[in-house]
Order: sequence, then structure tokens, then C-alpha cells
Amino acid sequence: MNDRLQKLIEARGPIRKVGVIGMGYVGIPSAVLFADCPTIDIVYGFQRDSPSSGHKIAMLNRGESPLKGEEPGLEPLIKKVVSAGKFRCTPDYSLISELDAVTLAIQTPFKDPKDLVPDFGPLVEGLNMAGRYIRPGALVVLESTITPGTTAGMAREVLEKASGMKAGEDFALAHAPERVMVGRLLRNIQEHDRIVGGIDAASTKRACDLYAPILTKGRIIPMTATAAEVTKTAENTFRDLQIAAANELALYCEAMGINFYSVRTGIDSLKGEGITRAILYPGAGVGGHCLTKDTYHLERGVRILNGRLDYPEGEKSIFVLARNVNDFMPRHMYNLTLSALARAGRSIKGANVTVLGWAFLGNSDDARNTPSEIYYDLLVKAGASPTVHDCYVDRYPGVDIRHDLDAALLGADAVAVMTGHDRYRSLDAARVKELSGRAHPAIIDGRNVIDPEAFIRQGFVYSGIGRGDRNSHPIVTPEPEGHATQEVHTAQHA
Ligand code: SAJ
Repeated sequence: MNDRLQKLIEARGPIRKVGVIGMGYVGIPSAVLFADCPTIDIVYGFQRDSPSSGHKIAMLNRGESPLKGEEPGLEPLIKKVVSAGKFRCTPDYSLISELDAVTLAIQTPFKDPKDLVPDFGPLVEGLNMAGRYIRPGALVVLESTITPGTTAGMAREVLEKASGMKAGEDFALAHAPERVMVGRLLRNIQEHDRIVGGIDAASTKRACDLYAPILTKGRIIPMTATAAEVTKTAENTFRDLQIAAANELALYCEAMGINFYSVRTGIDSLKGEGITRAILYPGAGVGGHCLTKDTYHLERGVRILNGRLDYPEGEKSIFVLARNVNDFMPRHMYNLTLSALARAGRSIKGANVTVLGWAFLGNSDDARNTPSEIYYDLLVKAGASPTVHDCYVDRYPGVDIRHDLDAALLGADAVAVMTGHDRYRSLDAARVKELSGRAHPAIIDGRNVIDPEAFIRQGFVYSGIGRGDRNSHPIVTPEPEGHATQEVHTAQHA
């Protein structure tokens, strides 16, 4: 261990004063959990007093949570630590000079999803503020998801320039990636294992001392800062890869005329010592702010760390191929819509298409990088007339989100399930048929939430992702109640 840094840390003693830069979904729960530790005296939550987020300062200092949606336990905990005088939100970054440790929980979105270059601007601003005020022996921890090599590279350089000190000698520097999911922020921080990686042994040890007290079920997993960055980006890259494998297999099953879900059950049945088959679910696409970008952070990391990568020249990585498969799925939904409408004798041009779901995730209002937008744009480009419904998403720039499901289904030539909201699991086939006013409306199930038979019996032209066994079903016209349905078309290949 580096003696100088070790001596500075020992002179400080146990961590008692902590700061968190970035009062968002990661920073707020993290800050109040630190504040609730008996060994911590005070936690400052640093928030710029900006027009868009400055309101959070007063809210937090009143013990209120500025986060949308249900976060069990969060607001009571904010109230508790604020009234105990152990947490305060402030725009005064100079208070960092009093602290033993400061963490940065600042989002790193892509400037433009097309060029996949992360926007490190806000993070660099936070690093400059931290660097400007930290004192010898302090610990700086990055919690944001970052390209491998950033902590020991760009972050270290910015901090050293702003502080005039040396990382690993005058101050400790580490990466401890967040693993929180909306709706379970506190629980995730307390119960997930925590990856903690320093730029050197002293930094790793100091960062482990910071996080250990806020874990309940979770345990600390120490490693180097770069290994921690790779762990975080790779754990999402692997999930994206698993989803892509399910999507690719679903496309194969459609082409071979079989039911993906039968195959999935079969594959999943293979269990036993050392056997793993984590087969996930195919769907209308992969959205969100994690899986859509973390693969590219990992890919950039390999380039930045300029290690000699031994890999077939010019070949795309399986990780990027997985991204391409997942990004294809909204177009697959469009292709299924085209063929279902054609089987119903309709062209896409001028067709009323009801898009069920704008959120990227079922039963969520989060629409970041939603696959529905890709599908919607394809419909508009083809001259169709899409109507979007969502029961959680209030609004979205440039798209009219309807919240009355019956109204959204009126006159539909096609209905496409893009998001797995529970509400769509209880769609009544007869009601949807009646609202559509069509003899053979199309229904395209992108999330395996409806019963194909119930809709086929009502005269729908059904298509579902992975449902090769039903995607060329005979189209029937239901007789009045009590009579058998009669087949009016021979099965056609979509
Ligand atoms: N999806 C599929 N098939 C699946 C699972 C998901 O198509 O089998 C789609 C979803 O519809 C969605 C997208 O993938 O559009 C992402 O879904 P997600 O469940 O991965 O949710 P995220 O993006 O919020 O991922 C987060 C990640 N958490 C963090 O980064 C801290 C991820 O690491 C978690 O594994 C994931 O939540 C989770 O499991 O909830």
C-alpha cells in the first residue's frame, strides 16, 4: 500500500463526514443511507441550484423526496435524517473541504444515441468541484456507469488538475458502480452485493470502509477500479446478450413454424450440477438507459485501454451483434404488422394502428430509449396512422399518448402490444373486435401477453413474436353465439 496515502487516511481515522454529488435516483438513497449510519456524523447532498433541478434542494431539506414513483421507505428515511440534522442538501460545494469522502452519482447518457459517445460533461463538472475542494486523505468515489478506464484515466486527471494533488498518494480514488432499479432503490443498495474498486490497495480499502456499513444482505466485492468498471458494463452487456439470444431463437422459431415458449420450457428444464441455461424472453425490443448503452461503454473500454485485442479482424463482437438483434425487434414488429394486415386484405398505408405501450418496461412510466418509438416512426414513414396508448406514461415530446384504452382502440385495423403492461394481459378479444369495427383486425403481440386462440376465435389475424405455430393460422369469421366458427381462408404463409 502507498505509505503516504495510508498515513493520511490513518490520521483522519474512521469516515465520519460524507458528501454525495448528484441528487438523483442513485445519489439521494445513497446519501440518506450513509446519513442513517450511526458512525457517520453528517452527509451533504450536493445539488446545483439550476432551473431544472434546484427545486430539489428545498424539497430534500423539508424531508420530501423529489423522485417520481413509489420508492418504499425513502421519504420516511429522508425525513428521519433531515430532522436528526444528519443530512442536508446544499449547492455549496465548498463544504467538500470538510469531508472524509465524497461520491459522484451523476448520469452519463449518450450525447447522441447514434454516435454512442457518452456525455461525460456533467460528470467532469462534478469531478472539478470535488477536486477543487477535497483535502489530503479524502476519498473520491465514482458511482456512475462509466467506460472502463475512466476512473484511473480521465477522472484521475481531472481530480489531480483541480486539486493539485496526486491520486493514490494525497487522496484515495475508487469506483463503486450503482446497481439500483427504480421502485426498489433503498433495497437494492442495501441488499445487492457492492463492487468496490480502487486505483490502488489503499483506495480500495478506504472505499470498502465507506460502503460496508450501508449493506444489509449485500457483501462487498473488492477489485481494481477498472475491473469494477468492466463488471458493471459487462453485467448489463450480458443481460442484453441473453435477451438477444432469446430474440434470435424466437425469430428462428417463427421461421420454422414452432412455438418459442415450448422450446423455452424445454431448454429451461435442463438443470443439474453445473448446468446453467439462463434463457430470457423475446420481445418487441430492448429500451431503457442501461442495456442500450452499457455494451458500448464496454466496447469503448477495450479501445481506450488499447490492450492488444486478439479477435477476428473486422468482425463485430457478439455483444454488438446482440445490440443489433435487439434493435431489430421493433422492425420485426413492423414486419409482422405488414404481413398481418396483408392477410386481412389491408395495406399499411392509411391503416389505423393502435400502439399499446410507450414505456420501455412493463408497468413502468419510464420511456427512455423506448422501442415503441422505433416502431411508431416506421408506421408513420409507411403512411399508417398510429394511435399510442399507455397507462403509465403521461406524456412524451411529439407523441400524443392516449390514456383511454377503448378510445385508442376505436377503428383500429391493427393493434400492436409493444409494452408488457399488466393492463394488456386482460384485453377482451370480443371488446377489442367491437371497438375496431373491423371484420378481421390484426393483433401483433410483442410481449406474449395475450391468448392467441381467444383473438383468432373472434376473427383476428394474429401474429406474435416467437409464435411460429400460430402466425399462419386460418382466419375465421365467428358465427353468432353458440355456433361453430367457420374457416373462410386457407392458411397463408405470412
Ligand atoms: N427485456 C426483454 N426480455 C427480457 C428482459 C427484458 O425484452 O427477458 C427488455 C425489456 O422489455 C426492456 C429492456 O429489455 O425494454 C430492459 O429491461 P430490464 O429488465 O433489463 O430493465 P432495465 O433496463 O431497467 O435494467 C436494469 C439494470 N439494472 C441496473 O443497471 C442497475 C439491469 O442490470 C437489471 O438486470 C435489470 O434492471 C433488472 O433485472 O431489473
